[in-house]
Amino acid sequence: MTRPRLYSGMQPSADSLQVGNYIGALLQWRDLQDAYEAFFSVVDLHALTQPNDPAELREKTRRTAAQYIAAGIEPSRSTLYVQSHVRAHAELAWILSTITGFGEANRMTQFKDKSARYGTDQTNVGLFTYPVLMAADILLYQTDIVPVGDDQKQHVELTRDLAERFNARYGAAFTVPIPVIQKETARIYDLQNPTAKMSKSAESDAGVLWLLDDPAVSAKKVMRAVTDSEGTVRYDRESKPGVSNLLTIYAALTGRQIPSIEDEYAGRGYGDFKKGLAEVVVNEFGPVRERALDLLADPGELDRVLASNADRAAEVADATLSDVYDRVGLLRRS
Ligand code: AQP
Repeated sequence: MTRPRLYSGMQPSADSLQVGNYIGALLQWRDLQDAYEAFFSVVDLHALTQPNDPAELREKTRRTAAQYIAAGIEPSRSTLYVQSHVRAHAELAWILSTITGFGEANRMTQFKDKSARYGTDQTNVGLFTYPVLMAADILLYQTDIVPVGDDQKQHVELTRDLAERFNARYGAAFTVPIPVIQKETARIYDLQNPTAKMSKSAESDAGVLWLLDDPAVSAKKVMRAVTDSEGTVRYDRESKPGVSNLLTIYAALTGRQIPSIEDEYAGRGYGDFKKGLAEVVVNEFGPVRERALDLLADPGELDRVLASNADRAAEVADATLSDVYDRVGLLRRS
């Protein structure tokens, strides 16, 4: 039976993933990998849009892949590979850039946000064409669904527009993908600044729970998380963003409903609640961290797994690219 296809990826932009990546992406990927034929990529070409030390980028790429596997993405069930190992990504991005309007690309709000944040000196053309590369990532695999955060929705809309435009102009080369937007309850905020999303590139480390941190350090961060003066463990995103965020993390990691956690801690202070959450965090990430570190202790084996998965990905991607080359009229090499 053929399963619908799914594509998703993360940037190797830090030594460790953070809890938001785990809850917002990895947990969902893990649950989807049976129902879908899934392609999960470590998008290292995308990471080049920011300054990188070459040796560090290589290391972050391995580490990101190891954390995918440690979190339950199985390279025998899903295709888990490094984007730059499949050359078709960069090649299709070029073709797609030739059917992307400049004004269309210029409307992408993430580019506007990031270029404003980085300043003119750090803003490169790669950052501007980032959504076109993302469209290539998705379209190469004839993807049916793309699970993404709300912030990526506009990029998937562009992907759909490009697929439809190409298909109308050259014939049906691409499946038009559907974005599956993560629930708001899957969005995790910074522990020290609970109105800002938890992010790998956060300015301060204190509000970020890293998957590969020593569990004792993560427990301390939970104990120091910003709350409020009310003293009641109650979900209210507007007036209690700190406690609500902790409840979201608690619920996501235990599979429990928020009201049942509120009931458990009714009449007890934030100290107890935080202790409970710290335990949950340590129990969840302790084993993930150990598995990831085990995988990283044998980089040769990890690289072999990534290479064989890249071969599998390239088979699909090369077939799409070859069809696209024919359709646009590139003369084939004899
Ligand atoms: N705080 C979050 N809550 C829920 N989901 C999150 N994701 C990221 N942060 C949260 C999801 O994780 C995946 C990571 O995608 P990415 O690495 O391409 O970049 P990102 O979304 O920009 O993630 P970061 O951690 O904030 O990285 P940097 O700092 O490098 O930009 C996506 O599925 C995202 O929705």
